Formats: sequence, structure tokens, C-alpha cells
Amino acid sequence: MQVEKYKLDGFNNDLLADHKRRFEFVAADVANVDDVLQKLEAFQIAIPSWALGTGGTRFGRFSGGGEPRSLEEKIEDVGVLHALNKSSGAISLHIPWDIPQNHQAIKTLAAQHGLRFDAMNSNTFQDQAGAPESYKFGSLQHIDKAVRDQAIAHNIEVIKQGIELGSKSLTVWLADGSSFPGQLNFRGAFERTLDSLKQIYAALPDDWKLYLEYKCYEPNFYSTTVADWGQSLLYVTKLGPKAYTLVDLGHHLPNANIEQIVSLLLMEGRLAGFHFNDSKYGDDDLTVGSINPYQLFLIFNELVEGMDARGMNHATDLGWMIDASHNLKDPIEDLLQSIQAIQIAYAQALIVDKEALVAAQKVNDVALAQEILQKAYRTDVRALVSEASLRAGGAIDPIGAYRKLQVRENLIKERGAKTVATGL
Ligand code: AOS
Ligand code: ZN
Ligand code: ZN
Repeated sequence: MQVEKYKLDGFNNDLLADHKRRFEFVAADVANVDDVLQKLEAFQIAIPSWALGTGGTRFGRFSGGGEPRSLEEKIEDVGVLHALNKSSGAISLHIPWDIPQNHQAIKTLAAQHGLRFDAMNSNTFQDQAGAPESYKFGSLQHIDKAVRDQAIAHNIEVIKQGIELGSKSLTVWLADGSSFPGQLNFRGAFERTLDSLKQIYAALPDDWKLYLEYKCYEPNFYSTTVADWGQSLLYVTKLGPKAYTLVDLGHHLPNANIEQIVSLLLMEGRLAGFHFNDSKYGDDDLTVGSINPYQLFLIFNELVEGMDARGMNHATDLGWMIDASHNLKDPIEDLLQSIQAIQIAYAQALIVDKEALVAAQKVNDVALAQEILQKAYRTDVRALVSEASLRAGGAIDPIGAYRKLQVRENLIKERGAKTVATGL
């Protein structure tokens, strides 16, 4: 399945007059409009290979039609996303779910769709067929050295897979922890995990980064061995300059001030990047921006301010990824919505009047500071996002185009109505 350019152009032409009117209206009020458009065009968000099929809950899984049955088909789906919005130019693989049979062929296929390989993800939270050791009681923290060694070797294997594909980072998310008081010694678990991570770190090429993701609970419900940003920061500081803390938005206790965490990790030069999603209760992995878009904007406000203060390149200096699961919606539509939500928050952060904000902060004008942020947040920037997509060769309205071009119907024709995506 390919999105044909002439069909996309036809779709855009029908919307063009309306779009131009909306764009000019918002552009008239934005002083730095060219800069905003250029930054939006450069901004790419990696798609996780595991989000291309319907997920599920422990109560059931209801697969949709035309889901990708192989790594090749997952790449094809990300190709569809990227053709529609020109902002999904990368895929993040999970090993062993996505082991390529032929690295060169996979690289060529990805390149044909304009995609690169983002962070590689290791998996020591499930037992793999034929593996001698079990991760039931943890992996890098395990009391038994044989289990730790198996988990370390797996991570090193994932790095090797990534080198072949041109990836530059390894994301480690650990399910390790305990579900009952007394089950483990916290200090012992930390020390063993650190020792295991050091061995993985030692296998990282010089131009690679290790992203250490934290999560407050689940699957363990009493303690998690990398539970929060402080613990992740402790590990990565001890590991060395190639280790960074990854923020998954759904991995915090309720009401955590994520934007403040982001600001301080950036300040310390230890922010790896993101797993974007949204949540109401826990690690819900809902569509980005579907529950709390103001928080997303506040995070981007800190990112833009903090990255500019450090002279960082917004598009390339952090890892931008989505981590989502879809139980009800078409996964591709859900991802298009997520990306649009990220672009909207980013565009709003780019139009914040920073000088005025700094001036208001200097004189403790609290009301004005709030007004300045909310003015940006309440600006309807959707036409700016559409314009950036159009200029890059994508759709004015990616979901509208996806439906009009009948992409899902075509995928079902090609792959069948009853397919189950490989992976989780
Ligand atoms: C788990 O909760 C983490 O968010 C992981 O980043 C990710 O969801 C997992 O590696 C994919 O199953
Ligand atoms: Zn995650
Ligand atoms: Zn998660």
C-alpha cells in the first residue's frame, strides 16, 4: 500500500482555498511564522513498531483488519503515516518482536519510505521461547547471576541489531521490581541493576546513547527498580555521559508536575527524550493530547525554553517517540491524531512571547505570566501545522486524506480482515 502523490494532491486541492483563509488568519498574529513553519517541518516523531496494531487490555484484545503481519508491513504502515503528515520519518523497533531477517533489505525498504531507525528497544519483561532463564523475578536486578547475564547479553544483541540498521540509541525499560514488601532488598536490587547496566553501557558504540525509562508501577505493584526520574537520574549519572533519562508521560504518579521534571533533566543535560502518550489514571497509553493537552503544551514550553537556553537543535538533539496502545481506534488514525497533538503543542510553545514572559517573571506579575502562556495555548494553530505538512509534501488534513484515500480498506484487501499484528 502506497499513498499516491497525485491522489494526495487532489485531496489537498479541494481543501486549499479554505486552508489558505485559515492560515492567513492565524499567520497575521504570529511574528515568527516562517521560523515556526520551518521548525514544524523539521520535527519528526518516531513511531513504535508495536503501536501499528490494536493493543488490548488483560480483559481482551479485539484486532482490527489489515494489521501488519511482519516487520516489512510495519515499515509500510509508518510509510503511510509519513506520506500523509511528513512528520513520522522514523520507526522504533522492539527486539525480539522485530528481528530483521535481512538487515540490508530492511534498511532499503525503510529508505524507500523516507524512514530511519530510531531507538532500539530491548525486551527482558517476557520470557522468550527456548531461553534457559526466566524473568519472572526480574532481569537486570535478578538475584541469580545467570538470569542477569542472559538479560545483559540480550541488550548487547539489541545494540548489534541496531548498529546494522543505523540506529543510534538503546531504550531500556525494565519491569523489574517487587510486588510485596520483603520480597527484595532495595539496595541490593539497585546495585545489581547498576552493575548489569554498566555491562550494557560498556558495549555501546561511542556515538550511541542509552535511554533509561522509569515507571512508577506495573507490572510490579510494590516497588519498581527504576521507579521515577530521580532513580533513573541516579543510574544514568553513575553510568556516564552516554546515558540519559527517558520520560514516558504515562509513567508518573497522578498529578506529577512532568514539565518541571523535564526542565530539570534538561538543565542537567540528562533528558533522553520522550515516549509520548496521554493518561487519565496510570500507564493508559492513550492518544497524545486526548486527556490533558494543556500539560502537553506546558511540557513543550519547557522544552523550547530549555533547549534554546542550551543551544540545542529541537529536531535532532532529543529522542521523540510515541508509546501508545489502541484498543478501539484504527491504529493509524490514532497515531495521526497523536502526531497532530504533538505538533499543536510544539507550535503553541514556539509562539509564546518569551521576552514578555521573562519580564513578567522579573516583577512577579503572576497574572500576566499566566496570560502570556494561555494566549499561546488558546491560539488555534492547526492551520500552521497543516501549512507545514503541505509545504513538506504531506496532507492538509492527514486523517481526512487517510479516509478519503481509503487506506484501511486497501490494507484489508491486501492483508485480510483478520490479521493480528506481530508483537505484544
Ligand atoms: C512500558 O510500560 C513502557 O512504556 C515501554 O516503553 C513500552 O511500552 C514497552 O517497551 C513496549 O511494550
Ligand atoms: Zn514507554
Ligand atoms: Zn508504559
